[in-house]
Amino acid sequence: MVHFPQEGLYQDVLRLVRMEGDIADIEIDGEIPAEMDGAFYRVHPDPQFAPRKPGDQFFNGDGMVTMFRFKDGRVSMKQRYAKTDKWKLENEAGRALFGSYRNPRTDDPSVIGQHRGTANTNVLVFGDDLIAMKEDSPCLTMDKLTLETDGYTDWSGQLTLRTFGAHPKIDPETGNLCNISYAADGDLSRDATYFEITPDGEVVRFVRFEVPYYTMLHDFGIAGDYIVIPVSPYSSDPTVLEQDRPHFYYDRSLSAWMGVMRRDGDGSDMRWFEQREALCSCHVMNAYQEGTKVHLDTPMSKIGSLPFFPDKDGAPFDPELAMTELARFTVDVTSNEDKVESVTPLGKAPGEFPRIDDRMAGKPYRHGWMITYDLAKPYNGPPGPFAGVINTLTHFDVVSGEEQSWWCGPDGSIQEPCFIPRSKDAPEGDGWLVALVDDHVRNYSDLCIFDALDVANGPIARAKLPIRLRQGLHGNWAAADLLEAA
Ligand code: V55
Ligand code: FE
Repeated sequence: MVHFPQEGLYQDVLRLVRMEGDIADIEIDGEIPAEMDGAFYRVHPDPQFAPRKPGDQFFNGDGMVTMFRFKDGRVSMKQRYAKTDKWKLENEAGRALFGSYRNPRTDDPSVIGQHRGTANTNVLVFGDDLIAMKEDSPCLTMDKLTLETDGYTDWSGQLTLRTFGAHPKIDPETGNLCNISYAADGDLSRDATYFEITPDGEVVRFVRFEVPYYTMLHDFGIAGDYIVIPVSPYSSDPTVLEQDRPHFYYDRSLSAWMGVMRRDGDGSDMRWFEQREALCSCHVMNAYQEGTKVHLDTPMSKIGSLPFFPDKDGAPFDPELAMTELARFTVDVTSNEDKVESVTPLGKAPGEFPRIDDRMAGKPYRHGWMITYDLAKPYNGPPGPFAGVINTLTHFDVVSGEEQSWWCGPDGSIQEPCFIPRSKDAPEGDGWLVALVDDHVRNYSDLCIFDALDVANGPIARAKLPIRLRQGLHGNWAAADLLEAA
């Protein structure tokens, strides 16, 4: 018998799906471009079992992976759980064994020491596999065609860390997967790492560094010769875990920091640039190097943007201060001052889930997309998990400053988009965008396809799912050649 607590986390927009399955040749409105050949993978949190106690976090749900395969103007869907060690142990037991988000003290004694990961944050085809990631655990590999789970990998013994970041970047020059990990030597630790893995699975770079304080090191950027890491004042301490409060709190007494380090160094050159006025940035749109300067583009808010992680001192969540707007952080690596040189607005529409044409990762670029909040528009549905209803898709030309948007209508919201290049060597931004649009009134989702540089025109096609998918996190496109068996 499955009884979830009567909580907002499982109602309405967040009603669980918990369904594995396949749909061939999904019904389509409009025309899917025949040149779209590949697969869009994405993941959402979807707990297999009711939590051990009420008050669980959205971020703690088991990863449910969806693959949309595009070919010959058709699209099919396959959905499977990421069968993590946690998922398997709980499936065997028929109930939840792991407790609160990022708090092993709340687990059943039978699972102490096991990886607690849910693989619910990001999915990406890399090398021969689909990798599914959660930042508190190693990297999970799945079959990229069947979505059957293989298990956690340590990259043939080369990466024995207990953690693997969920926002890796693929270096467009080398094809290497560039990634960070944090709390690498245990919960609440300041130890972090940077590493690069070749498409053949060889770890070619691995360095350690320390962050200014224990924090949620959720995303980072590659920027030419450098990596750049935004640190926002989300932190935690042992008392929080002892008292089983939400793992992260937002501490306004802490500064924000930007860490910059050479990619080819040994980690000892890591420099931290302070931003005194506390800010919050979870996701990176892109970063790049301009001589001795490093720029980082990110949606940023004045306080913590995640409503389910409380203010340390108990200040109530203020959705207005939590609104995220696109900004550019700049530092100069030759500066004698350990301060962020400038923080300048880069966009008008508030929003989150920034994306680019990933072939531009770490390079000067022009086109970015985010899902944004048009607060002036009506909304007929129930509230969602974030600071507001993300009802609009916006294209940002970060060179000209122009923006264009498409509103999804009053009945729903939009999930993170993903850019698909028209061909391998198409110019930056030339291609399509896919994004799930969830109708919370009628309770279904459409996978919408847009002309990436003309989103204001609305979807050129919709693949009409018979169900509504749950609010997801991140996903990526894999072109057909990446799907061929190795
Ligand atoms: C984030 C998401 C997570 C997580 C930690 O957006 C940070 C940030 C989906 O899980 O565990
Ligand atoms: Fe994320």
